[in-house]
Amino acid sequence: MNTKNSEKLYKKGCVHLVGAVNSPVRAFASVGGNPLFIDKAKGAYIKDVDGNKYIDLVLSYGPMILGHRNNKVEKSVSQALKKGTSFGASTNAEIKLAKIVCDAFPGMDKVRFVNSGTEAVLSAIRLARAHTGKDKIIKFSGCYHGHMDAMLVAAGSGLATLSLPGSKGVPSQAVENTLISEYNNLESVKAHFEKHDDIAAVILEPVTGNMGVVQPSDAFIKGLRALTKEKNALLICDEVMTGFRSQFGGAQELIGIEADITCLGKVIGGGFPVGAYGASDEIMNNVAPLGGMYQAGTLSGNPIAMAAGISTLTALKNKNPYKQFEKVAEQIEEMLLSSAKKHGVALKVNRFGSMINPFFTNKEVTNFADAQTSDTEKFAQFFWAMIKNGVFLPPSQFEAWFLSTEIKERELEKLAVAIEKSMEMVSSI
Ligand code: HOZ
Repeated sequence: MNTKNSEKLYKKGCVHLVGAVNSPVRAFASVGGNPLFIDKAKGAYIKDVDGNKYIDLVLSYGPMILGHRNNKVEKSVSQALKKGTSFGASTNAEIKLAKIVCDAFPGMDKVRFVNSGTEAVLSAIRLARAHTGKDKIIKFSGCYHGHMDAMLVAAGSGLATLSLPGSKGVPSQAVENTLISEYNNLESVKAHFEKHDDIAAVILEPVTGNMGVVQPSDAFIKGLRALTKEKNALLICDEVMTGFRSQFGGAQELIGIEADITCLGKVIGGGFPVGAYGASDEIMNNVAPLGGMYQAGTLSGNPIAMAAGISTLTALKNKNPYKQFEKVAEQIEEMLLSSAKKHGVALKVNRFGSMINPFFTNKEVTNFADAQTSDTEKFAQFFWAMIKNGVFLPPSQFEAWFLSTEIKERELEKLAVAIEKSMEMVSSI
């Protein structure tokens, strides 16, 4: 496989960019080798600067649910571009996207658009504190909620990929109000509530993607909802990955709970930088200019990003691809498991809607500790074998694979071949 141009760009990129990347997981640090540089993408496929073409299961870590350069999204973006790219004033597009988002989540009356998932979460946490007058936040190990100081403890995603317990540069005061519980372990949450009476909120990925895909048990998630209500703490669902991806109404719709505050991102921007947090009128009226909780952004509600979001969500509403995603994910699970069995590779596969990933372990994966039993060296071998066989995966055991509506019969056939060859390679090591 020729990667000469990527290698050249990597060397060049290292001069003025940190590790030649703008987000650490892109550096391929946990799978070895140098990152691939991308030239372009269309539909289900992405092409690197050496002309190698891959089925894309990274999809920009989730946003590109309709595949790359969807015609309708392209058209609405180019129409918006002709009107101007940023105004620092309100537009009708923001109102339209806000209505689509609020209609999808029962109990969400208002939404505030920001520029990333990180911003959505940091604002949601400030809002929970403003609304309850309390300070502490419970988060779960292995859940990742962006790179704000208070959430960079026991986090999944890039930190897990690089085996970092937290981040340097985060003052201890910034995390002293962050309490850690274990995912799928309600008792570990109850223990905090027994000890502290100033817990403002519990935040979680209702289905995780940042320690790989892990689903909550019914007892855990329903228990968490009841417990937070009983203790007058807010439940924040970080649906940056799952919102409009698992189901139009997010993971909450599928698992049957309603958060007090929902954080969104990725899909709602249709490939542009958009995040959002939303809640009932009662909670959102704390936010300036209606209330005293301050949060602002020059490019928030950017008209181009709003146009991409509106056309992406409208297409999803019309297509309703969620049952089809389920079928495709089931087929991929079957490919992985049967191939692993054939080659004697220990493997568990977790999936939820259009998110799926294998763990190279014998253990059922229900929390971060289970996820960490996965053999990351095997994952690295598998990753490179898949690349050589034309499939672009997240370069980390702890990131979910994402599906787009462009994965059709032809792509499934190619995936079956790539998985079989890659698993055979892993077994021979
Ligand atoms: N939340 C994204 C996936 N875990 C981040 C992607 C990245 O780290 O670049």
